[in-house]
Amino acid sequence: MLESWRWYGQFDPLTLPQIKQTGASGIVTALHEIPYGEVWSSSAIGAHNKKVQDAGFNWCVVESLPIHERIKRGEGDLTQLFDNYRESMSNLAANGVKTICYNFMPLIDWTRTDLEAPVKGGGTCLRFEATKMAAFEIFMLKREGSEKDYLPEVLPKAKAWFEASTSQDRDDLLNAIMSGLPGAFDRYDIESLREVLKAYDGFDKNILRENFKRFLEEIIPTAEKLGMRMCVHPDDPPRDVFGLPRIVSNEDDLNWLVNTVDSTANGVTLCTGSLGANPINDVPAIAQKVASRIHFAHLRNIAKEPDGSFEEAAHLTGDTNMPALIEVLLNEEKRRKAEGREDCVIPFRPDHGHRLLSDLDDEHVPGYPMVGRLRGLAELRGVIAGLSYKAGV
Ligand code: DNO
Repeated sequence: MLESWRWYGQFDPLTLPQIKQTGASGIVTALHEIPYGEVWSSSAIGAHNKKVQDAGFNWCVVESLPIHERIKRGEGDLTQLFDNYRESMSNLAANGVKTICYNFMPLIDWTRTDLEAPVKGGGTCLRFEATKMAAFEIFMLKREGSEKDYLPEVLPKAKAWFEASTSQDRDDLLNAIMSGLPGAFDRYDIESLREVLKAYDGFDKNILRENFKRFLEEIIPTAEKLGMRMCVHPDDPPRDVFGLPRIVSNEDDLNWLVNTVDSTANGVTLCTGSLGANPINDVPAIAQKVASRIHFAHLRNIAKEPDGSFEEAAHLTGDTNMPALIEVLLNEEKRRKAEGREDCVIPFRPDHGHRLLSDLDDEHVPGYPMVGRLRGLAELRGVIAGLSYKAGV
């Protein structure tokens, strides 16, 4: 497996020489400064790639080449947007970058309610608390019908949280919920969120699937031609958020994906943390089912709670059996190697990490501290080395 590390380019307080000390050899990055829907020019890609290469790395995965919301909504004439997307793909391929991670979550990306939840033993982690999310939706956003999305026992707690909250608490909650949006674009306050949600009135899972199908049909043939691998990132969390449907949340969704356009180029980013937040998901079993389409892995762990809350555990603790999962990936690599496939090494990155030690004083992108991720990488590296040794690889 190829050890990689996410770097946010000019938005990342952590530098490439610092990342070098982790021992990872791949960089996962994107041109976060380019607005969604615009072409990534070959020269902009080349300049970014040069920085990565000059620091002694290989740009192994683009995360993400974002999809414009109009494509997700299926709104208006999309010809230009699809052309632009294909042009960016072709420019990336020309620069030797051939794996693209993207997501099909409407409007927002990963969602948490706490960026600084305390971890036993010290440090902090990212947390999704059903009570606070319900308080946000029902009492701050005042989204009609939102109480139906929560277990009945959560509702009085949400009310109590809201009534006791200070304006600082509410600001912090809004900030945490918005922190998953990468790059410099599209952060909302309550008013603008309410406004933008109107564009999704009447939107449902079937419509989103239709639009996703169209995207795949438009893009995968180009990926095939260019020898590229597209890998969709699962929904995080794997449940509807703000009443917006999510369609890459479980095994059925992934089956739908791989069967809708049956091509190796139509693949998956196996994000163990995203899938792992839904109690119905057995992540190693799902990985086994879609193994041949896994082109990238995000490895992290989740501890779930009965009311729908969860928090990010250390990489080897939590509810997902990480060694079992890694074994699936190693076996898949072996299978590809036997087939003589060029892409037999699966890149992975330690996804997120606890905020530990000097992370608590350092600036970093939420979820992406240096020490916490380094701990994760070291633990995962140990598991990979042990399993590879046992398997005689
Ligand atoms: C969170 C990330 C996601 C991911 C996008 C891919 O930490 O895994 O933001 O990059 O969903 O498009």
